[in-house]
Amino acid sequence: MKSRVNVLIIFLSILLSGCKNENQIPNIIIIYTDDLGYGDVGVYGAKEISTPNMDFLAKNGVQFTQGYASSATCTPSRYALLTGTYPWKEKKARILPGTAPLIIDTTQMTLPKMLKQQGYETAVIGKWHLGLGTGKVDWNNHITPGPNEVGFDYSYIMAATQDRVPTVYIENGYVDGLDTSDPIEISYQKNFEGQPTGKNNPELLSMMWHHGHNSSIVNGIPRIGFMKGGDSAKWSDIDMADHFLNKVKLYVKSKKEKPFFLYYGMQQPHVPRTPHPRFIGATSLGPRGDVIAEADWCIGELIKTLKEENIIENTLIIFSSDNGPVLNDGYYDDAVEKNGNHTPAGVLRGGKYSLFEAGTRVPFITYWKGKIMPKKSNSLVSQLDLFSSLAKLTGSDLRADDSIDLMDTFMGKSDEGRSELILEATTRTAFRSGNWVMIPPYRGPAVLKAVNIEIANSQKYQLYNLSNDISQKVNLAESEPEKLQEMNSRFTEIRGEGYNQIKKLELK
Ligand code: NG6
Ligand code: CA
Repeated sequence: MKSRVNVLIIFLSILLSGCKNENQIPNIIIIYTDDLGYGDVGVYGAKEISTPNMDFLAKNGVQFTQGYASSATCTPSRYALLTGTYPWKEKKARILPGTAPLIIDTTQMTLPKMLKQQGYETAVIGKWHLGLGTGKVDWNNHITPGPNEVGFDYSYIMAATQDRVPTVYIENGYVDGLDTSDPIEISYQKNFEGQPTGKNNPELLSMMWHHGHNSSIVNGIPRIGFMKGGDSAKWSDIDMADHFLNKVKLYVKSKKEKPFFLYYGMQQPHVPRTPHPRFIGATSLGPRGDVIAEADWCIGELIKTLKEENIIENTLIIFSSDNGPVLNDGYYDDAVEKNGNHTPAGVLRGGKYSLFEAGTRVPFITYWKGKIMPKKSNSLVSQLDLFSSLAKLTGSDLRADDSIDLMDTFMGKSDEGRSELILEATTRTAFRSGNWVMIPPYRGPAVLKAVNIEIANSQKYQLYNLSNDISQKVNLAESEPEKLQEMNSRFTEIRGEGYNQIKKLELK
């Protein structure tokens, strides 16, 4: 009898623990690459670069073919990801210098704050680029407000980009490894006396600048902005991937009690592209291809760690990119010369900075072992939607204004997608409705010369039907006046009058 009771108790407890797991909120990891294009990943068609780990996530998760970043540049996309708000609603959400103040209000609701309310521990490791402090930052003291004040319990970041000063890591508001007797000074206006620059001292460079990027030199690489001091804290570019990955591993390994949310902002394949020597030659494409291979390896290491820690089945991984691809973004690094047949944007038109599809349509994958059934999804989803979707997943009632709960779609259980989306590129906006995209007229060059990318400026309205013209080759604005009119009025309704500088143009 006694043994029967025991068996029953064991059975019941197994059942209960099973139920508990069922309802348990998962760890959430957002892996966010920097400038990775729609065509840079194997499952999205890349042939010259092999990305086995990104492909693994896609093949065993949901691979979105119509997943969008909220902007064609970094800061606005990251702002939208963390707030669930369209970046064109926040004027400060533009490419920021390393000295810019924090652009997220500390009273504003954010993704990590919402998840904290749901019992998560939260961390950001990697690229930040959302500003720090409130004005003039003293890099030698506590740098605040920053990620820790907008919802992250732990932060280990680079302030802006790999090509901008300060070229140091910042841990919870303090520069890592700083020797206070060699204080850091930063300026985006003028050089510090006696300091070499890319412009004046080409003999000191290991990487040549093409446009911009000719101020202070760190590790032989000329940067945007001027920096003096802080030598002991300066990062090693070739070790950056390993460095962030080690922080990620440590973080994941140290978390057991509470579920965690980790925002892993990888620096690749943004310039300067500095693969660790063991990845040099990993592809035939030079540094740009090699750092993508390196990023892919890092993702593999992260997956391995989750397996070793026995938490792979309780971790939702979301993989994406902050904007589309660019080859020459300011340095001579063979990205153009060695590109060969590779198409970083796949079949899409444009690239980083562009209002055409390649600016914002990016690799977008959700993976959760045992919970997400593999699927390729054509549903229209945006990174904006992660806020409300993850709120739904974790039982929060909060929703962000511009963010739609598409959790079932992210889980592969539904085909529901957005019916419309505002696209953004360098403060210009366009409108997607169903399979149609309308790009209003904008002044300025059609091609951004320095980077050789079509950014979609035109004196005329542009209208494309993506269902049979994914590469946006045929402008239907003239032949489909009703559609254009319909889209333009809806766009103006959402966006408000006066959104662009060319208001008076006729609709033809
Ligand atoms: C541009 C930089 C580019 C890159 C970009 C930001 C020049 C000439 N170009 O201003 O190299 O840093 O800003 O990229 O300085 S992003 O992915 O962070 O948005
Ligand atoms: Ca970027």
